Amino acid sequence: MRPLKIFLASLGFRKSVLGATPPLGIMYVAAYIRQKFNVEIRIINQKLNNISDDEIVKQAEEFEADVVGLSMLTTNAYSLPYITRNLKATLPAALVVLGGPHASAFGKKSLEDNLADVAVPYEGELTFEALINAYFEGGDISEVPGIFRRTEDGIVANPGVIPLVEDIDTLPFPAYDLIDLKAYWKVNAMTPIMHMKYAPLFSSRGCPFKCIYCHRIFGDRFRVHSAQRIFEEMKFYIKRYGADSFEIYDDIFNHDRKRMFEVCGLIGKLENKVKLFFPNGLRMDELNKNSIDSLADAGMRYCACPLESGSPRIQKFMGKRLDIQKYLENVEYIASKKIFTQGFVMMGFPSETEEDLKQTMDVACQSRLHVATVFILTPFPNTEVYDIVLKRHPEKLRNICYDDKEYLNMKHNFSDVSDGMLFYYQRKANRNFYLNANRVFRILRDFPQTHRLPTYIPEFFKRISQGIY
Ligand code: B12
Ligand code: SF4
Repeated sequence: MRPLKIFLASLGFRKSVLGATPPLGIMYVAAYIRQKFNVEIRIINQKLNNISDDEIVKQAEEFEADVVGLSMLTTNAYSLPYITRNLKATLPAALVVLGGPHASAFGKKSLEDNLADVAVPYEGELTFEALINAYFEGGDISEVPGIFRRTEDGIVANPGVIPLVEDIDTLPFPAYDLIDLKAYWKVNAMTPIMHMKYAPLFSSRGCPFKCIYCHRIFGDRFRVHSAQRIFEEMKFYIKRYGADSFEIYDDIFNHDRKRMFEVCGLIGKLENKVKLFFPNGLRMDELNKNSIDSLADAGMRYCACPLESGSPRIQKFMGKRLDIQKYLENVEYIASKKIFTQGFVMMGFPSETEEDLKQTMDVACQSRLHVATVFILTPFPNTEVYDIVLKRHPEKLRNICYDDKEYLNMKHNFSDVSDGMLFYYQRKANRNFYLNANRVFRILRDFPQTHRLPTYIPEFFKRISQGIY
């Protein structure tokens, strides 16, 4: 019998300094599904070569897909109406499924402006399996828990919750054979570094913290790949592709400190040294000097250090509850090892006052961070902060356009200060932060690709003029 043909595409264009990273979500789903069914799978990442929407549809048609799975961030969902309309025209019998962060954030609404058949929110492996079973193996799609689907009577939410994989070590390695890993080495990774021989890792799922701006795609329970599994995965990429670097995208890689020490210890056993990059951040107040030493010895070169707010009151309000003193101490210690540190800062929370903004600016500027990005809060549906804003300023949410945006360029204001003041502090924080001779010296000394720094000059001017134009 002909295998079932599954076409998986990650959508969105690469426009700014942001890179293109291997589409781990659909690679995990593909690797899992091909263990369960007789399938042929093709994976496309639009960001890699910025191929057109028409090209995506054409490739799905040429492949004669029975199922088209589309994965996207909310910022990349704008092409869904066009792509799904054309898919339905060229492949009328194919099942079109949405998944990934956008389906998780928008849920039922993710099906509203397009012609996809089903949306799978949150973790995808088990639900995609259940969906294929139901649709192609004689089951009942209305019994697949937690999905949204289009029916003749409108969009329906199936009862039940999306099942999570209990032991994530049972999942196979992401389907690397279905992408051209080395093609990603020619563009920026998530870390703004090019020509890095890297493989991405996502070694834990779920998060026990309760930040009000986060829609935890992988649920509340922290589940990890064992240190041994991570080590095996690393060895595989080193041997098979010649990788010498790893980008770790975990939300809180260091939450399980014992595992973190084990991983670092195993890395020490590798024949050749590797470099580690944490562009999605480590939880700074869960580190100490020992753990930082261990990460540094294992090869950490770049580390994002999420601060979000320097105001203890806003820390409490946003549910992150970061210990700011520990944050500053640990950033200082990491930076003293010449490991490049990038701060993430957020301004514009509901109830945020001038005093809070000032505290945030002061903490960022007094820190030893090399660089910092000051974002304006952008509420996503399915988060607590979205519901808060919906109560306080419903009119402001009506105007939000997520299309093709970066948080950095958002111009909304959900705080208690005027627009002028919010953007003034965003600008001022950038200026005070960067117009510092010592910081500039450390950037030049520690950035892993100094020769590429001039390419960031336009970005710098954009930041220090934020909100003026
Ligand atoms: C790598 C990464 C990037 C990469 C590219 C990601 C991509 N796919 O295009 C880059 C650096 C470009 C990037 C940019 C941004 N990112 Co980003 N990024 C990540 C990060 C750190 C890791 C993604 C990853 O590999 N996850 C691991 C895989 C296994 O998870 P997954 O993709 O979600 O897949 C699972 C499920 O979602 C589902 N699934 C996924 N696809 C499909 C498809 C089908 C058919 C099915 C059934 C299931 C399914 O199954 C998978 C396995 O269980 C995540 C954080 C996170 N925890 O995921 C943020 C995250 C995806 N980013 C986010 C954001 C907000 C951004 C920015 C807007 C930030 C900014 N700078 O302003 C920009 C986007 C700018 C733009 N205009 O494009 C948000 C997305 C929120 C949303 N609703 O879209 C996340 C979730 C972070 C967060 N917690 O808020 N990002
Ligand atoms: S720590 Fe990160 S993943 Fe966890 S709730 Fe907060 S933002 Fe979300």
